[in-house]
Amino acid sequence: MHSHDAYVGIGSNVGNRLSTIESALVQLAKLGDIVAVSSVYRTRPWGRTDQPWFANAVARLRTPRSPFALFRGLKDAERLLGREPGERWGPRVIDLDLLLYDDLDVDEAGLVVPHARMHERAFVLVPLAEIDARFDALRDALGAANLSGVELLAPAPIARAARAVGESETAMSDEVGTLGERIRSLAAVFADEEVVRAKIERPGSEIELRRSANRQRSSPDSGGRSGSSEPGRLDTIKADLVGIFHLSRPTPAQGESFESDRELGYIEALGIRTPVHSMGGGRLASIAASDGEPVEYGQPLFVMARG
Ligand code: PH2
Ligand code: MG
Ligand code: MG
Repeated sequence: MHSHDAYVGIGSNVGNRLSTIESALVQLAKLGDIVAVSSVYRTRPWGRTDQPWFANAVARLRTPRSPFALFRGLKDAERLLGREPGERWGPRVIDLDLLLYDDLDVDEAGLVVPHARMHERAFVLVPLAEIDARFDALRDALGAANLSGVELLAPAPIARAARAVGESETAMSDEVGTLGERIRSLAAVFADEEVVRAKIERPGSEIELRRSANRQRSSPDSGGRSGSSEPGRLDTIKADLVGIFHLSRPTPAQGESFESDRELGYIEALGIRTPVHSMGGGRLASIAASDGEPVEYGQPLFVMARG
């Protein structure tokens, strides 16, 4: 019987935060039915401020597990996703916190529910209130200063279920939302990730988007005009350190194509320039940061269209 209602806080500030959150949802789906997932938010680090911004979300689970069995399941999932022991409030690949479990109030053997200090934390209350209006008032009570450290990063994620050879795929079994919302979340996954097939399955309905395997061929109705090739897979090249971003000279231009890898820009930090490469050939679809702009870890800098 899936008779308990649990809310799980998901956080990550090391590595590819969005794809880690998607993988975390795949693990959560093994612990119960995911009945709601918030959007993903980019949040100012709380507790220790000298670390990258987090990506945070909240999922609601219907689970047959007891609180302790669920708690153990969350710890196991963290380990499986690469969590290593680290400092309190320090950087982490993944953090899965049991926020609420029915109306249980417990403080025992390392498990504290409701989660300690969740009432003060915008990175918990903003996503939580998004999926449960009972928390609207608590969120609003945080005030503008706290809320300003929380920005929308991505729509409710689709869990990445499998990556076959030569094909990446996302799937999620029971995401709530209207059809339009679900299609929008799928489309968002396509824009940001190296995904060729994304699918949402629910009882009685299935939506699947596929990127065509060979985008080099011009489509039959394009009349074979040269230069009319469709865009291929999009790769977002992100900052992997904090610093001042600059475009390299000669300045790369939006729309320009390269046959092979080239340096597009660099990030300067503490007097050291770290180049940012195109990561191979392709067309520079967009330049997402401006010359001289301070950039954060994980901030998109360029989007390359491949193929
Ligand atoms: N988690 C922490 C410490 N600080 N800050 C943000 N913004 N988001 C988190 O998930 C978070 C944090 C410890 O678990
Ligand atoms: Mg935590
Ligand atoms: Mg934790």
